[in-house]
Amino acid sequence: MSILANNSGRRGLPLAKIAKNAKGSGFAESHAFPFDLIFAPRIIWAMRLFRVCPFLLAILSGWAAVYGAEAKPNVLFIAVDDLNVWVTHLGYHPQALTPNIDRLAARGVTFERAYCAVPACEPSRAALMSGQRPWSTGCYRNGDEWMEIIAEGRGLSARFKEAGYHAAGAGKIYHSQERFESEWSEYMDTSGLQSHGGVPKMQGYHEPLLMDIRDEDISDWHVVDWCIERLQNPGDKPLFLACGLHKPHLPFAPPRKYYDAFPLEDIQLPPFLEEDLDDLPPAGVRMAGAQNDYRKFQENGRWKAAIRSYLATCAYTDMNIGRLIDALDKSPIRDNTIVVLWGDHGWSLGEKKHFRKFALWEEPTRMPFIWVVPGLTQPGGRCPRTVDLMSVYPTLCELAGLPVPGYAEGESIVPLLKDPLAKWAVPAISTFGFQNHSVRSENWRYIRYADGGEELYRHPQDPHEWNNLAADSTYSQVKIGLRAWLPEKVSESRRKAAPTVIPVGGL
Ligand SMILES: [Ca+2]
Ligand SMILES: [Ca+2]
Repeated sequence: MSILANNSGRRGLPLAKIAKNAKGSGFAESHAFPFDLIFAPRIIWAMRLFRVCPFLLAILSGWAAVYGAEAKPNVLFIAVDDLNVWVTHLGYHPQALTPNIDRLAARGVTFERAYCAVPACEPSRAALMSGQRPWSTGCYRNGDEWMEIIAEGRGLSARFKEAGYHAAGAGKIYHSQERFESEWSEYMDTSGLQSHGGVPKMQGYHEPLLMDIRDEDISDWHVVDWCIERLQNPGDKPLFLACGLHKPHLPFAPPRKYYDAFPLEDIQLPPFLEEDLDDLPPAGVRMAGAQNDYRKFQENGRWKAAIRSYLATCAYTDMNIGRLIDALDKSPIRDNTIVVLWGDHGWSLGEKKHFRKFALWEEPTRMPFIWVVPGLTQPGGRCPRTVDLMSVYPTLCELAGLPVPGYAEGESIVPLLKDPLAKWAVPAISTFGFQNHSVRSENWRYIRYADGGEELYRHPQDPHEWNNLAADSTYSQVKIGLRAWLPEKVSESRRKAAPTVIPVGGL
């Protein structure tokens, strides 16, 4: 593997240019980043040195002392569909009740500013699992058929399988459980199970919840059962166990008992500004799609009811994650297992008159991201640095002592797992649709749409991204610095008819 090859993580943007852009951006003067970007290239080089020298890292971190040369760490890889940051320990929504996700977070490092590569199921998962960004593969949206454009054998599980692991998967890891069979040792057969208990998609959301199902009517219950069995009997090989939970994805319809903790009359709406869309470029207004869910909720009066349903469905998911953690605690591999939990993207529930994912602001792109790495992470770690899900591939490879393939475009976050407050030079980048991107640093979010429309928000002063500063010349250098992280060369969208301007109603 070549260090230079990995410099193409931001395609066509060599480190020399990063340094040039960083120096010329005025960041150091404006303190826009919590680090001196002059050091950014050096940090990136150091990270890539670690990437090619896992043995060196092992010595520095004490890793070898924990695992020894022979014992590969096991991996419990938990993917959660449509789980936004409404988990209690992140404090975004005060009524979230997720004690099990919280106790997992308390054991290791939780990332307070973690973002998806793409705010949609299929491209988010394709990017994370292949290590390649949508602008490299052309998988930008649901329906882009990742299996036809990403080469078989590049999947993360294939790295572990070829290294001698038992690579076991269950539930929703890729979109709709799609997968290359050759990349797994075994995969759970979920035929006959219902991902959502047979509840119509709009029940609990735009429509009242009429059905009353049991925990075990949702396939997640059985996916967790299947994974529990692997934790109880992990076998002789090191284990890579991927557990993909379908909930809290629509329908927001768990068993009714989960609603009890969320009385409808007490439900709080998320932060909201009526005139918020007034300063958005046309592409941003179209992406908000206020004429869709928001308009319907104004008509049917179910905004609070939908929030209640989402909170209750997250509580159901939290219950399943708790079962998984309990099983790990009773497993013979409990002390030698890395746990990583990630949501595939965020979920808006009315902010900017937007609902669901499919947009580039804070709520649809941000999600829980939790790592517990025995011998490396410390309990109670909270990392404020901006990271994205492209980090998963190189980080897991590095932790397991596996070579990181040159096509993996993310940055390893091992330095942040070791020290959550370590200096960090890399923003999180999210992409939705062809040539629509968001760059999120600790102090800024910059959005650039395919038609040239821009948004710029200052964090933490404007946490809800209400005040678009893109047209303010005071911040022109900030925009230049953030724009430098975007790709110069991109793969065409899979769909020939893909719009470069977001249509009314969103993508
Ligand atoms: Ca999803
Ligand atoms: Ca606004």
